[in-house]
Amino acid sequence: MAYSDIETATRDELRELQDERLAETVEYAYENVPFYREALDEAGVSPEDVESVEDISSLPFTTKEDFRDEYPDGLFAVDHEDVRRIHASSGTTGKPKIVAYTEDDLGVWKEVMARSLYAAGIRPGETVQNAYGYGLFTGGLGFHDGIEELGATVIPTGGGNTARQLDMLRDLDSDALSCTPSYCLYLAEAAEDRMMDVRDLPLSRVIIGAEPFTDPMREEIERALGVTALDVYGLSEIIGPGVSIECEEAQNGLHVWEDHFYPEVVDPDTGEPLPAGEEGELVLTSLTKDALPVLRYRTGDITSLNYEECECGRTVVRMDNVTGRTDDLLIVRGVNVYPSQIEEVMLDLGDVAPHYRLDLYREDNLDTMEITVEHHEEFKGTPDELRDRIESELRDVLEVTPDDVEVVEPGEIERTEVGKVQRVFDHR
Ligand code: DLL
Repeated sequence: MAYSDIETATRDELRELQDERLAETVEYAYENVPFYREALDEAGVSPEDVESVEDISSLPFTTKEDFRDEYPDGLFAVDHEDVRRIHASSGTTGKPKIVAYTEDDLGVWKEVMARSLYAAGIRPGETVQNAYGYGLFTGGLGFHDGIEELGATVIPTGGGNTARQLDMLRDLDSDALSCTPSYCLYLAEAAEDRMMDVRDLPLSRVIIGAEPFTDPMREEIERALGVTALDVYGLSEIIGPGVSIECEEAQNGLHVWEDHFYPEVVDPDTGEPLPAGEEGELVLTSLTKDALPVLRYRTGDITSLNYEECECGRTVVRMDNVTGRTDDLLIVRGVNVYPSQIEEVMLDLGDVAPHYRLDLYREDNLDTMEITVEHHEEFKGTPDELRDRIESELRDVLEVTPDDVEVVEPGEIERTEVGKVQRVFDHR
């Protein structure tokens, strides 16, 4: 059973809707956003040329730089008086990306968030503690509105304030918790410090996203909290959280709400579309956005698409969990490696805790990488022995030789209580 009929429509029905909405979106963007009019003219595409999603590859891409160049509101398609809400992305460098919503956009967002929560197994009448940050970040308010729309109870704890967060979890019997994966781990540790066992609480699910995490990290969260962890994905430029989510039945790929967001995967170097199943960069086109229509946005997130019907009965396409971004790729002395690959290899050893940092330097034109990682509480061996195992595993599996691996005590690596975790520190 799904929240809305479109989730189980036939592929043909869905396609027809997408064709119609894409043509409307292109025309709307052309008419209302000078940036798109120029970009389409330059690409030699007139809105009448776009009749179906088959034509999408003729459209130019929109990039993060375009958002920055058009800061703050150059990409808006409506007048300011029609904007009901502004959010901004949590960029670490440069200007933030400002995004806008009309009343209708907020309606779509609530709907896709309610669908997402339902797919994750949350039902009207249940209670969700929402520990995503409130404010310009889309996580807090995006979840908040969706939880209410579904008819569930929201406890708006927001990010941080961990002691109170744990009290609320204990006293208000939440069925689900929404927060970043790194904060989930932090809460688990903080609970342990207070001799509180979260596994004894009614909490049965956590909805984690906004940051990448690997399978061993998810297993650690599920074990520590005694929950099922479901991956939710989204980005401000497209709407916020609620672009896609895993279903509780299969927990295998994230269902993309493709009646609102059209996904493609392209080769990150050439921009050429890739066939289903192949890994590349996710590109998204909004199909119903009013305030900020976006054509072929280069998300930078790496994934692949799977069009097979899911065991839950949903027919919408699934995307693979995003474990890396094109701009996370590290090249360490010629070997290409993503931080998530390093994480997975280390955590698979079992004795390593999911807390680590990678420091990159350049010395005499050579890239060097230092890894600092905590061992597990229960680890009985010596740090030297664990270090040797990590080094040899990284060499065997990834052909990467870090310049230094330091194994430290549990708790030594700084935790992230608010916002997104940072694990890679590039000093180059
Ligand atoms: O992080 C929206 C969000 C809030 C998603 C809460 C899920 C839950 P931004 O701050 O604009 O928006 O950051 C978007 O975060 O392009 C990805 O690189 C990353 N990201 C988001 N969700 C996931 C995920 C929100 N489930 C950027 N797995 C995206 C991996 C994710 N990375």
